[in-house]
Amino acid sequence: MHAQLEFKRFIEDTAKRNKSPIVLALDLTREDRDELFKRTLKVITSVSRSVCAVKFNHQMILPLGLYDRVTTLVNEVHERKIPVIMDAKINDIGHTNEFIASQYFSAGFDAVTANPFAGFKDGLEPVFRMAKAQQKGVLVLVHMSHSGASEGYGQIVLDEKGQRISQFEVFAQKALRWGADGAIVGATFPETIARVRSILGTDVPIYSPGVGVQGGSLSRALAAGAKYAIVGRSIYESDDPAKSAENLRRSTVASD
Ligand code: 3DU
Repeated sequence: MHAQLEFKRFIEDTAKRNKSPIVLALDLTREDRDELFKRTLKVITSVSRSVCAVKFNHQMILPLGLYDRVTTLVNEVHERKIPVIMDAKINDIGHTNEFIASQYFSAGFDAVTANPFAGFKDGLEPVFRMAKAQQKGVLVLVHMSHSGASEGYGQIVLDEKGQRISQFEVFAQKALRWGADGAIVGATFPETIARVRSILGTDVPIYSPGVGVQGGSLSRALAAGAKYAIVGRSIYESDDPAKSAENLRRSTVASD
């Protein structure tokens, strides 16, 4: 299967094959766990041809269990030759970060997200080391999408030379230095995407959540420099998820 393929190549190949920059975020809410599993599987099955990756977060791990039904869902996505990202936002000391990442990788996830506020030494460094050794990916939060995100990611700090700089600019520089496989910047902050893109160049792709329900525009995010857009509710909460995903995908290609 895809096991030997490095994450960054895996998602690039899938994006080319499906002609889609859309990463499907699965954060469904159902009180009944059987119903949650069935509905999530149905969304995966119906939209898989319109997306380049699928993303889970704790919302799904908590009710369905990592080595239980989440692994079944991960395998379903992999059968369609699509990579799976765990939006773990890893943010602790190195010892626990390493074990957390190892569990997600063992369960089949191809990449994890991490919070650069944790820092590198004794923080995210073990996660990067393990990911590189296993051909997995690490995506770093550079600026989140919700309005309160600017309180932390947008605050002004002093860089190593004592110059005033935005926190997200520092994180973009770190994403580059640490060899991140992606940088996450909210679609609700298109000017920030453009600034981050100017720091990162083309080596570290930008993933942009916040399209649709959160108010961000897919076309503006891509025009500003995002390579991938993370979309959840606008797809899985619509009356026809397959159609919504396909319409979003089509809107991103000049001719199809
Ligand atoms: O708003 P939506 O339903 O399209 O979901 C967005 C997804 O992206 C959701 O899974 C959330 O956890 C994730 N995300 C953000 O919304 C903002 C970030 O900065 C990072 C991840």
